[in-house]
Amino acid sequence: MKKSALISSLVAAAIATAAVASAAEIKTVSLIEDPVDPSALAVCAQLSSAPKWWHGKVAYQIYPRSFKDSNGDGIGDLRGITSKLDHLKALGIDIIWLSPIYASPMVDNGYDISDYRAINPEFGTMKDFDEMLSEMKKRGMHLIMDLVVNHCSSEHAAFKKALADPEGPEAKYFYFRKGKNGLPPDNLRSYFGGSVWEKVPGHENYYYLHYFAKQQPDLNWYNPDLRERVYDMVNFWLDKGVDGFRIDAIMNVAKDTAFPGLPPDAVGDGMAEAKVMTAMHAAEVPGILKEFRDRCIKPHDALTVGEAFGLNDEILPEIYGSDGIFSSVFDFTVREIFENAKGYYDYPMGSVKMYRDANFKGQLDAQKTGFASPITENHDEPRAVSLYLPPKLQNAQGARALAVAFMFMRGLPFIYEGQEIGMTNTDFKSKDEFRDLVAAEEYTKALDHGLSPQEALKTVALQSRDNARTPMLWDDTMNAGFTTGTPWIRMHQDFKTLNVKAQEQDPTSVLNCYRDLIKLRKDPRFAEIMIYGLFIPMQSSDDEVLAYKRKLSAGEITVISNLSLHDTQFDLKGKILYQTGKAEFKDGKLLLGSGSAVVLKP
Ligand code: TEU
Ligand code: CA
Repeated sequence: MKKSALISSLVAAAIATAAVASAAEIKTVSLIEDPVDPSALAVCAQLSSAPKWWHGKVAYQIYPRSFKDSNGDGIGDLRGITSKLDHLKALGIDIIWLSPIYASPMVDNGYDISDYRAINPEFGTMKDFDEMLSEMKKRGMHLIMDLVVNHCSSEHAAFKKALADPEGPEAKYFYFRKGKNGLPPDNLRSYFGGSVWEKVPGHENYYYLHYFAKQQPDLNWYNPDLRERVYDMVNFWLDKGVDGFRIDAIMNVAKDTAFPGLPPDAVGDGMAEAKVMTAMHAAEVPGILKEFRDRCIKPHDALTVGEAFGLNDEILPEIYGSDGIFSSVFDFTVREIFENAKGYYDYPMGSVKMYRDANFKGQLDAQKTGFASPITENHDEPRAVSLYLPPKLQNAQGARALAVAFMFMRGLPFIYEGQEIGMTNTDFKSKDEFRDLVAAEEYTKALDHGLSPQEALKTVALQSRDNARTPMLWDDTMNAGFTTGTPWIRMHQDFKTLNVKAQEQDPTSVLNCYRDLIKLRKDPRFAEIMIYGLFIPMQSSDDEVLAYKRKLSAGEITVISNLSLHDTQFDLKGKILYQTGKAEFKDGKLLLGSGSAVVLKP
């Protein structure tokens, strides 16, 4: 063989090997549609025959402390929110859920309320509130408030009176009990650690009950006077024009008021989790809340979204079926995997498969019941991009592919502040940078478990609720345009590049992806399918491919998100309605790159 011929054959071989290599990188993935459960068909038909104003809408959660500061004190406030409503309007948001803004000592950032009819001065005044509400209405948006009535604050006037006289009338709004042989009435462990019972100062044989922090005494829903006060307060806000409520920790209102306690669990402190007791009494909650629904919610045609953990299949219809106690509940299927652990140090690693399988299960349960609310983030969780995606996709590309997977699920989707720009976890550098009371508790737990200070910091940084609570990133100026003062919690490390302003100018940004997806979700050609269509999982031969159909007699759409690190191909046909990343039909096959996603129609 001549030298030149040899070289050219070597070159040809090299090219051939390269071609084989790149072809080998494309993984063929099969997708098989699940069969349809007939009971889901009945629920879909029932819902579409009784449309509600929140069907077909998209919701957004604001964490007021961290959204936008208008007066330079470093704390987000109501006027700040009002100044940013156009951002939400442009995103396509119809319903805003506002985390608590009521008067509060802020032990748990407002989930400890001392006056339910007053605005916390750090957020502004009632005038600011009325102005914000009217600006929302002007834009055709609805407001739902946070209703925190499993507990209030230990600074609430009624609780202060109760503390002073544990036998008096105010004490009956709460749970005051005598101890047993120098021990608390039972052995339940609070959600935030330690006993659910706290000694009453000056009346040492008495304790009061708190399922959360000791500054959050539980309210006694079995007392009719308490219920009347709650209804009055709820109607006060509804009469003002508020459109409904997200209802905090509500399953905890049902209790065995004999406080028998539970057999100790594996933690080894002789206690058992309060939430186990709550789950045991879940079936009683609809009975307790029926009057509230009939006297406050129904007459106002208001929307309620229950924060309901620990539900079993049998009670789902009573919780949010057609005559259920709530309009909707958040789908916490994936969250519950984490919280079934001893503490942050024991939490499993998040993964695409975990996210996918849990959401499929949640969606399937929901469509046999009613209209649930899918979420991927909220103020109690780390950022989804950091939690579920492989490290190489913890960026804008991964955020977009996750957005596609999320935005077409069935129900009322809630987007959490910052999710729409693909915020990731914040790079907390020391334990002093955390602000959440839970972070301190979990740090200690991790140390007690034998972790080194560095390891403890790492687990808390990965799981902390503070990841969701660092300020919204508006632009690349000082403190990302959140405040001209000193922010109450540290800023996210990437705000110079990761911010609303930069993303507005980039048509392929995460923000524009969310805008496009919401537009598509509301497109009149598909709206019917998006609202009432069945959710049909597609079983994938790859654990990091998330695919499903939404189907109705009127038509269907297919959603495929490749959250794996390899390129994929699928043996299927269709037309691309939306794509992010690399997606094309070639030789009758769909090619979908790593971190890419599509929405197809037949
Ligand atoms: O959370 C209720 C709840 O069950 C918590 O255990 C939640 O799982 C916790 O945040 C995990 O660390 C609600 C609110 O969403 C939360 O912000 C409040 O702290 C809590 O109620 C008490 O009001
Ligand atoms: Ca402020």
